[in-house]
This record gives sequence, C-alpha cells and structure tokens, in this order.
Amino acid sequence: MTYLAKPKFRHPKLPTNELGYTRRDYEGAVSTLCAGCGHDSISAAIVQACFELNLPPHRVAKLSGIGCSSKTPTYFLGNSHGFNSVHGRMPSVLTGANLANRDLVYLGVSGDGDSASIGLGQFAHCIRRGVNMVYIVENNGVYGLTKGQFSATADKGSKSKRGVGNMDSPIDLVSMALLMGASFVARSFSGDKAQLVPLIKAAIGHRGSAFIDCISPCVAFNNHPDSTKSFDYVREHNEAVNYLDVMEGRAPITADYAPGTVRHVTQHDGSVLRLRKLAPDYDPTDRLGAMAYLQERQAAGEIVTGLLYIDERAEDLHDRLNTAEKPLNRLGEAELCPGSRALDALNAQLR
Ligand SMILES: Cc1ncc(C[n+]2csc(CCOP(=O)(O)OP(=O)(O)O)c2C)c(N)n1
Ligand code: SF4
Ligand SMILES: [Mg+2]
Repeated sequence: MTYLAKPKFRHPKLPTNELGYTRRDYEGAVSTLCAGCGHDSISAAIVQACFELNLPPHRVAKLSGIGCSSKTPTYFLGNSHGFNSVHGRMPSVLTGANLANRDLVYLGVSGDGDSASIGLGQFAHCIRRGVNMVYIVENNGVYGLTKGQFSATADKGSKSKRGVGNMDSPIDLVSMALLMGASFVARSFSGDKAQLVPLIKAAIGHRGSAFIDCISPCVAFNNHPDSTKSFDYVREHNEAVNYLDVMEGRAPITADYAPGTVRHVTQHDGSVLRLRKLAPDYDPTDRLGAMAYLQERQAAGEIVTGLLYIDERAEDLHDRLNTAEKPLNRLGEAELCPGSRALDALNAQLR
C-alpha cells in the first residue's frame, strides 16, 4: 500500500487561519514511513509553516526525486500541485516548471542520496541559476529507502548499524550551496520544530534559491550510538548561530532584546526576519565569513544550525533572463505571435 487517505472528520473548533483553513487542510495522506522517522517531523513543519503563512494550497507546487524523503510530499499539502520525478532529477523538473509559471511557490524536497550522489550536478546547477524555490534536503546520511547504505553526506569515521566505518570524505551540502551562490542558506534539525518552522517560512518569503539542509535521523538504519546523524548525536552537537521570528505584513518591530543581539532583515515579500543572535560575531550576510565559520566549527565537531546566509538583494532566474511576467499557459495569441512584419524583420536578420 503506498498511501492511505485520512478520515474526513475534523473537530469543528479547530483553529483556522486568515483563509478559513485549518491545519488539516494543509496535510496529506497518512504517512507510511517508519514510526519516528525524522522526515515526518519535517512534513509537519512544512504543514505548520504554510498554515501560518496563510498560503492558498493551490499556489504551491511540491516536487521531489526518489527516496523515503522524496515520498514525503504525499504526506503534506494534499491540495497542492505535486510531481514525483526520478532519482536526482527534481531540480531540473522544478526549474522547468518555474520557468513556465513563476506565480507558484516551488517546494523541492529531496534526500542526501538524491541530491548529493546521483543528483549532485542537478543540485549545483539549480542553485547557481538562482531558481526561486525552497529546496529542502532531508539529510540522514544514508539511503534509507534501499536499506541504509552510506550516502555522500555520511561523516568520515561514522559507523553503520552493522559496525562498518565510512572511509570517504563527506559532502557538506550547505558549503556547496554557499559556493554555488544560493541566496538563502540554512541548516536545521527535524527534532527542532521551533527553529525549522520559521526557517521554512522565511525561505518561502525569499526570492531566489533558498536551501535548507535539515538533518533528519533514519530510525531504521542510522540512529545508533556510532552514527553522527542520530537524534542523540545531533542534539549534543547542535550549535545554533541564531533564532528566527518571521513577521509578516506591517507588524511593528518591537525592541524587546538587548541592543546588538537582534538583526532585522526585510524580504522581497515585505516580511521582516528578526534574527536573535546566539553567536554574537556571526554575520549571516557575509558569504565568505559563513564558509570559513562552517569549516572551523565542523572541524571542532559542531553541527552549526540556523540561518547561515542571506542575500537581501538577491535576484532570481526570471530577473536574470528577463522573462514574461505571465505564466506561459496564460499568454494569448496576441502576446505569442508578433505579427508577420516583425517575423519578416527577424527572418531578414538571419539571412
Ligand atoms: C536511477 C536510480 N538509481 C538508483 C535507485 C535506487 N534508489 C532508490 S532511493 C535511493 C537513495 C535514497 O536515498 P536518499 O535520497 O538519501 O533518501 P532517503 O531514503 O534516505 O530519505 C536509491 C539509490 C533508483 N531508484 N533510481
Ligand atoms: S527507512 Fe529510514 S528514512 Fe526510510 S522511512 Fe524508515 S526511518 Fe525514515
Ligand atoms: Mg537519505
């Protein structure tokens, strides 16, 4: 059985958002993942973020590749557009969809196997093109769906459930995203909903390629004491550089923190990010500084989380290509056909 429908009954007093929708309206089918899988917590965070943002579900397009992580779009936003592509190919399908219709919120969901192995090239090119999207990697360090082989994000020295050590150097997708020019880069943990929900909300409000590496333990194959992607290990080594509140619309900015401990960032959609600094010297607008900091803290055994980088003035692929504002399926003949005189002139140029 690949999916189960949820019962339609709901409590009449469930809270509703500004659109009159309940949280249930943003859910999907009942999850068939292992009980306790980190991926389910990420789905719940996506549901919460979209509910709080008052997003009309039909304005969201969710796309994925192959893996347990890539199955998750079935379990959230059941009323949104969805496309489950092939292994590692989500980024190019998302890019094409985004070029055809810029009016939707694009949510790419992938795994560490999907994005750091077979799809590494697709990941890199999608990020460097500045596709306006939220790209979430549900990172468990293994290929969960195919029974727990190490993935390319597994740390050197980390041991499998059967005690075999991983000898290869890991690929850090956050560092790669920074290198490739992502304009919003974050890392979080599926066990920290208070951090993850505002990060997803902020990423949705960002115009440009927003990448979130979310450590998401695989309870079936990679949650043992010698794993560096287990719930216990991540909780013990998690060092958040900041905490985030997202203020939508024109909400007043209240100064209820000590001077210098809060930073405000205004996004394209008018929302304001209030960043409470936990690492006082960390500057999330300094790409080179972020790269150096991440390397340094990684060498010290820390897992750095939070909003790691943001470019407030980012432009997206459409800005760069100067494309038509209207989705392609809404362009009429008058806009698509320039007329015979213009065509003759064009042909003449090519002779
Ligand atoms: C072209 C192709 N190669 C290999 C596979 C087998 N396969 C399915 S899922 C997967 C890896 C999934 O790992 P990840 O993306 O980390 O997802 P997880 O299950 O860990 O969430 C692989 C190798 C496939 N489905 N298609
Ligand atoms: S195998 Fe691992 S990743 Fe897949 S559903 Fe189970 S716990 Fe989650
Ligand atoms: Mg995985």
